[in-house]
Amino acid sequence: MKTFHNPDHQQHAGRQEMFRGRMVDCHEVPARLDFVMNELRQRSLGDVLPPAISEIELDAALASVHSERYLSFLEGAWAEWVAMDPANAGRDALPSVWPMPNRHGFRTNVLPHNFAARMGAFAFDSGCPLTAGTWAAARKGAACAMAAAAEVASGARSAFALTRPPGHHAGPDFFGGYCFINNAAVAAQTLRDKGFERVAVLDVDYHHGNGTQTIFYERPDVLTISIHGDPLTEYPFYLGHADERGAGAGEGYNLNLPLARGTGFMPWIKALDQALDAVHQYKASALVVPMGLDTFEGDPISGFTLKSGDYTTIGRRLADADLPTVFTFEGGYAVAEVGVNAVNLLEGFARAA
Ligand code: SP5
Ligand code: ZN
Repeated sequence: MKTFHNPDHQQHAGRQEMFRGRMVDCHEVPARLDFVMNELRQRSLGDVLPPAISEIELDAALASVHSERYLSFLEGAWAEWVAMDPANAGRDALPSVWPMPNRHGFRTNVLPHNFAARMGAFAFDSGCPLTAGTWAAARKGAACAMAAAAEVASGARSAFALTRPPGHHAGPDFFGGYCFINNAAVAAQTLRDKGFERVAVLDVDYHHGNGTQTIFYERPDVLTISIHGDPLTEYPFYLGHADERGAGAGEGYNLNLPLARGTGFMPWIKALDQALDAVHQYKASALVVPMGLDTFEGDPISGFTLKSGDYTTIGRRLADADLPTVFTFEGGYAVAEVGVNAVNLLEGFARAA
């Protein structure tokens, strides 16, 4: 299996995130990716390459899953942040005011000129710092997702987009949950554009893939499925319930499988089988797996109890779907173990007959 690795990922390195009234060190750190790289190399799963995607192709793909106004916000965000106050160059940008657009009276059709205020129109949490290199890193990450999709479209059984920041919480016009550009959505859309009629996204990160769900919610050509901690108690809290089934032409094409905090491997793999049944019934022609490893028992911010060996089983089980498959790297914050867990899953998939 080829890996497309983001050479610019370390340009995104947030310092602190807001958590319950205080600033805590960021969980989503560059070292996460380094551990996966080291493990991939040691176990020689396949070539590790930078993505070869033109800027024009990349812009088109970004525009197919994110709004123009969101992309131009992201592109200019750091310069605007520093323009507010030169001292901001030494601080990460976090939002502090939100429009709550569902409430009568709050408008998002007219955006404030004040950058710190405008940030709130595009963010859904205060735990996702935007830094000097965020745009460059996120953009190159989307190129990795495209390259992985192109690899599968040209006949490979699977490919891996190894990038950070992660992507599955980023929606059409919002960021949050350490995510800015939705790499899995870029991969799914690229597969669609390259002729796969029905693409399934099966999100195995601990957290609900709210961004991906929102991007494809009204579309029947991409089935979105997520297995995650129940939003009644788990982040992102405001989406991910079982009764969210899609809308309009997309009705019936979203499946959420929330599980209680504390869930172990047996019930988790039962949910995976249910998800794979849905992929099969849908007659998907390709699969995208947003691969979070934060279901691990040692994860510092999550609540399932999977063990390292379980990831090999998950990889094998995903291979049973017998579909061309793109993996994107999402969460997983037990930094020292994230490489072993990720490569266990990929190797379980790759070595399955
Ligand atoms: C991609 C992904 O996995 N995003 C997850 C974002 C979760 N953000 C909220 C986490 C807050 C946890 N803070 C725990 C601090 C414990 N000292
Ligand atoms: Zn997660």
